[in-house]
Amino acid sequence: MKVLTQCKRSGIAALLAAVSLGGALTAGAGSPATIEEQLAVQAGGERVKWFEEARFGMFIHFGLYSEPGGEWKGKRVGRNWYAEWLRMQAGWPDSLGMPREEYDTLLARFNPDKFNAEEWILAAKEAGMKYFLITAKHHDGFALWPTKVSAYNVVDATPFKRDILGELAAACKQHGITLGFYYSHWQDWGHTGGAMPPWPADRGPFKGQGPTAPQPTQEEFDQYWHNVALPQVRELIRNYDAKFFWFDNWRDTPYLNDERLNQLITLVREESDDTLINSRIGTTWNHSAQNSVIDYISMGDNQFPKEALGKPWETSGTMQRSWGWHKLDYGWKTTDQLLEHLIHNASLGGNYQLNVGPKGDGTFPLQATKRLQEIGAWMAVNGEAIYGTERVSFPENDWGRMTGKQTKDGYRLYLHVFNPEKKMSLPIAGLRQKPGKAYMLETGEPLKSRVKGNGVTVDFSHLLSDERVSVVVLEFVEQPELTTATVSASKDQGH
Ligand code: JFZ
Repeated sequence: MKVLTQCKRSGIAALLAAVSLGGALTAGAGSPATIEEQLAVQAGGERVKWFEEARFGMFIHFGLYSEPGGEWKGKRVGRNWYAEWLRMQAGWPDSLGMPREEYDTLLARFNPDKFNAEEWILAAKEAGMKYFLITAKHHDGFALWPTKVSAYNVVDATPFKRDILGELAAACKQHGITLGFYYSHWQDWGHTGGAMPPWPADRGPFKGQGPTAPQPTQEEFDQYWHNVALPQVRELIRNYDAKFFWFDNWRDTPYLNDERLNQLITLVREESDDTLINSRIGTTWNHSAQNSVIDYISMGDNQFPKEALGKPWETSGTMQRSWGWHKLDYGWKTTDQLLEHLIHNASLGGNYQLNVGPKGDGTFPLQATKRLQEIGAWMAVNGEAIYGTERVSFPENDWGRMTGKQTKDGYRLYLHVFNPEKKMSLPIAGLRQKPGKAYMLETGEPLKSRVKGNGVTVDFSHLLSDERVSVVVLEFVEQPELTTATVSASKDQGH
């Protein structure tokens, strides 16, 4: 392993040297010709396996903004519902948020004395989540760990003085949860040279509205990049053994050019053989080049694709509208909606990263805890139909979604029935082979199935009516052959 790492380092260093000298790369036959190709060799593969099998993770937005919870001077924070944008959105569009000194009055108020790392990690685990992701540093620049880079962090600048990431890393290790970090590498409003909001926006609902945010020069950004961003990413890997990063960029910016993105990727690869990088690291590469150097794709916020993607992928989604705790945001999704998102993504081979915005005292909002517990109860019974499953190439069925899995006894198809009724039939478009066995996952209760029309139909007559999403298992000796014929669902009218 050590030797491999060494080779890898010198290989990338040599390539970078060649690139920076502007020299054409004279790669030998069969060796990658461009830096993108060189980096791509190391993307994906083995190290992303756990991620694909996990399917379900927790996202946490926690920081100085958690304390005021979306309200400033008695008013709801403007622009959109994102409470973590407090500094730039309070008073918007009349002002560009608030001055740094005003925001920093939150440092003295940040004292989440009920924070208990083990409680957070156990809440994730009991919800059926396999990994955990937290805002090590959001756009405001405030760090949840004692970074050596600047004093703008929880230990050096707040009365709390505890290493939040360190405590979480220990709890993750103890309870077998994989740890990763959100890191705002592009915007940083708390360090000189970091990028400011790309405002006024040139598209979207706020197009042209509000004040202009003053941006750093390239030289200033370079200082931030080399003195803050890169060293902090290194710290997160070395100190907390980050197993994946969720970098956050969503539009073209002159600050994240190829050279800088290559530096960041190279740093992560040099520091660790098994740390994943997401696609939001940058948007300047063309899509396929970018996909080749990263490990997994991040969808836009709360975006659920209709088709599978060509790489491991995830959707990060909120329970409220806001990511950070927002006490005026009552737009809570129901447990059923959250479960359906998880199942929808699993049916297309993707993950779901469900966000919680803890309150300023370090506890989860009751609404979040309730949803996590309800999802956990479902997962405890039906997790088999989620973890380690694969996408099933069926057309969508209008009764729900399907996942599949090769087990040691044969192949299992799982039918996730979204709105179960006491008596209904489930046509499975494109499946012509009758399963050896059909039964409810929860109870093992057998169900009848038959080949009908151009697909198999399962009679769903003894359903437990209190389940949110009922899972039916179909067992086959081998993975059944599927055609893409569409069959429209029919519900029996006899009840
Ligand atoms: C970003 C952050 O600005 C936000 O505060 C939160 O952390 C979220 C998870 O990520 O917001 C985004 C990022 C990407 C898009 C929209 C909002 N996008 O791709 O449309």
